[in-house]
Amino acid sequence: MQNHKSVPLTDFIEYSQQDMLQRAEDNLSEYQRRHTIRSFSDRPVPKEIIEACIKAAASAPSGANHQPWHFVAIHSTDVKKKIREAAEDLERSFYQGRAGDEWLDALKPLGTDADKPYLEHAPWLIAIFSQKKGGIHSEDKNTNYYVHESVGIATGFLIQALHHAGLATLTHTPKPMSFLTDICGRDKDNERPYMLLIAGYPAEDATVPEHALVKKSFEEVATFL
Ligand code: IYR
Repeated sequence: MQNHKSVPLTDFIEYSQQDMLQRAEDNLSEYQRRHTIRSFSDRPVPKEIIEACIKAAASAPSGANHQPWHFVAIHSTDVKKKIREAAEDLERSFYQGRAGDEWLDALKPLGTDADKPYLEHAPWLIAIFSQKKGGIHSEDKNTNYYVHESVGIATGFLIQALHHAGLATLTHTPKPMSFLTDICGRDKDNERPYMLLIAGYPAEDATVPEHALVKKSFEEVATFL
């Protein structure tokens, strides 16, 4: 390896193989209890919880460690209202035909439609932005690498961190998402909205579509060589 500064790995924890299996299986059960929901309570969620989850997301690996992401955590009623109005406008045209028949057919088992009340009522929306240029320091203007992969991993971390903390989430990707850039006041030349996450407590009557519970068998999703 080329000459570079490094420090000893001191925070790796080694477990017995029995404990590893137990931990892996406990973690699996926790992941399997995560469900995307579309009906949120307006019960408040402290900012500190969201902050810790975003820090977990921002610890994700990224191309050249450039951390090409920015998270906008939205609690403001006014901002949430603006986002709901803009997203519902787009979703109305999407569901009225822009999506095309094949896409609309694929969504039928989920029961989704253009109404997104949770964008206003859930305590937190987190808009995730990806950055084309950057670097290890925010002010850098270098090329970022594997931006989509990096932000995808960070988003996965965020979803899991929120679930682990005890919150329910919904990944929302209205198309196009450029309205988020304006509403969140982000730099439209360098940043692209990647996803909007809704986070909060589920409503009392929250449901999970049966369709979402059908998971491919292990043999279908994995191969050991
Ligand atoms: N953005 C729309 C449509 C939608 C698209 C996919 I792919 C989904 O998995 C779910 C919904 C909406 O949120 O209703």
